[in-house]
Amino acid sequence: MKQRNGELGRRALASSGGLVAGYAALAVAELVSVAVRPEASPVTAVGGAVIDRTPAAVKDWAIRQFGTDDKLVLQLGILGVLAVLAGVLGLLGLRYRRSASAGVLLFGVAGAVAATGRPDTVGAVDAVPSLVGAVAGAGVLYVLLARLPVGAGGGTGQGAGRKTEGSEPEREPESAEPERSSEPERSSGSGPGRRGFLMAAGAVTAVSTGAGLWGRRLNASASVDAEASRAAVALPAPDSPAPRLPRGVDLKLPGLTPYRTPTRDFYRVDTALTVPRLDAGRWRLRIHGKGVRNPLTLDFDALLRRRLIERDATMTCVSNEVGGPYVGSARWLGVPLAEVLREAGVRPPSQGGRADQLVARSVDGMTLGTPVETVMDGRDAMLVVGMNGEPLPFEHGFPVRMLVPGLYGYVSACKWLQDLELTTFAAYDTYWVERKWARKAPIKTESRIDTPRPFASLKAGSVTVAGVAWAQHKGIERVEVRVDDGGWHEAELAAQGPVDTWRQWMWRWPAKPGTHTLQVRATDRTGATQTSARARPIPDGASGHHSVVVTVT
Ligand SMILES: Nc1nc2c(c(=O)[nH]1)N[C@H]1C(S)=C(S)[C@@H](COP(=O)(O)O)O[C@H]1N2
Ligand SMILES: [Mo]
Repeated sequence: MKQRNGELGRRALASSGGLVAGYAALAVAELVSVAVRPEASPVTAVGGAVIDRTPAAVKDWAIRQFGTDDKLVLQLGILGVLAVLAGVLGLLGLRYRRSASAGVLLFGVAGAVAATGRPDTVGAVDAVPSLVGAVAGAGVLYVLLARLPVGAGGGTGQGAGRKTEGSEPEREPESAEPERSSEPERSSGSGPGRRGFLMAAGAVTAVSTGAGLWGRRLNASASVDAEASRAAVALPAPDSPAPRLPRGVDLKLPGLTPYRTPTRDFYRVDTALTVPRLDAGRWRLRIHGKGVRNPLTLDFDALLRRRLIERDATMTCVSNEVGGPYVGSARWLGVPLAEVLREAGVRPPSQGGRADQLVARSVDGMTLGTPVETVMDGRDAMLVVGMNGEPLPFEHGFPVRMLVPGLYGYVSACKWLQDLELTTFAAYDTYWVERKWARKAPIKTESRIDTPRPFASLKAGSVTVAGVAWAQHKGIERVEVRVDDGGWHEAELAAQGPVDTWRQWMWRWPAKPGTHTLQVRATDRTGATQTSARARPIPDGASGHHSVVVTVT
């Protein structure tokens, strides 16, 4: 029984040795990533690689399940898997010390492959943090395993019995022999062997924590420059201010989405595990490619010196389910993109231009493709520098992002923009297009019920049903509501603000007791009524009527 316990204790120690080794590897990698770049640290790199390879449907599901926490969940998941594997390696090390240590190196190789395979990789140096971390982890595991107290060598327990039958090809005599001859107390896992192991493991953990925290600090201080540069931005007044909003664009009803989304409530959708924090002073935008007679490189000050416009516009994510939250409206400040393109000598295809696709590239390797024709058709496509009166928040693309009213974000709204290339749709597929999303994706006319909430219990009588409807760059003409597949009732519309923004609506429902389904549909100013045909977000946006079930008593 004692020997049984001893064997269990050894296993627990060995697997904790694996954990400590894994922890040391990640900590060292974090520190080394300071010298390379934070994105090359293994968990970030592997997470990014997972995101790149996740089928759109799963990604969609993850966004739905976890919302903006999807990335935290992913990182915790990776850490969980690593912890299990590290523990298993430690156990394996009971018998095969060298192989277990070599196994740690394999993880390093996996991390290196992930880091150098990401779209934003800067090359082979991205492999360095993972590899150095793995070497450190392998060394730690090897040394710790050597300090394991010897198990019930020669004992009668089942595990121990097997062990003495000589299946320990890599067992080092130095580590095994002296301890094997030691007193039986050690095999119970409480003797000096155990203490020595725990002390070594504790020391490694302490040093790793120090290294990891130091690395974090240094990585964080790089972002201090970025914060300082953002704090120093003084946005000029727009040359063309936002048109005055008509009275009554916001009905200000309880439960109804406000006309302008406060920045802190604005949805965020991107693939960035660490939000890029750029220094505006070092930012450059290159404009080049097919049919660009005059390639340009602009810095941030050059951008601010240009003609600035301020516009209200509603952005929507193609991943938004019917009734979903990934839609928001803000007041954007920026440079008209068509003017910049014209200065670069670009002509739209309708005027003989050779490029029909404008590919925007971000610093994190994301690519988004927008029709050149749309960017230059007179709408307020912008290189955005300000959001709701402030420099862009880092999460929303500081220092510069793109915005093209009327198109879903993934084909227009590149954050952390650094490069604009004129090309063709035939020649180049962007990130999401490679993942089966549509090449072209104008926003579908949609409407949403904000209040009452699903499954609300209401009192019979007059109930205010209200929500928003959007058909960016077209405008909303009509919104209708119906109850339980009855006839459509015309809702009252808030004033239509600029045509690139959504429009609020409300309807007073004489509610009778029972369980009821409310449905909404919108008609845009081209006369098109939103389809009742249900479609998932992939490939070009969800469709169908939003409905809400409520109980009236
Ligand atoms: N660099 C980069 N830009 C990006 C994305 C991204 O993943 N990376 N996502 C796009 C998508 S799908 C949408 S809907 C919008 C969302 O912008 P927001 O996060 O500011 O709301 O950003 C777009 N720009
Ligand atoms: Mo999106």
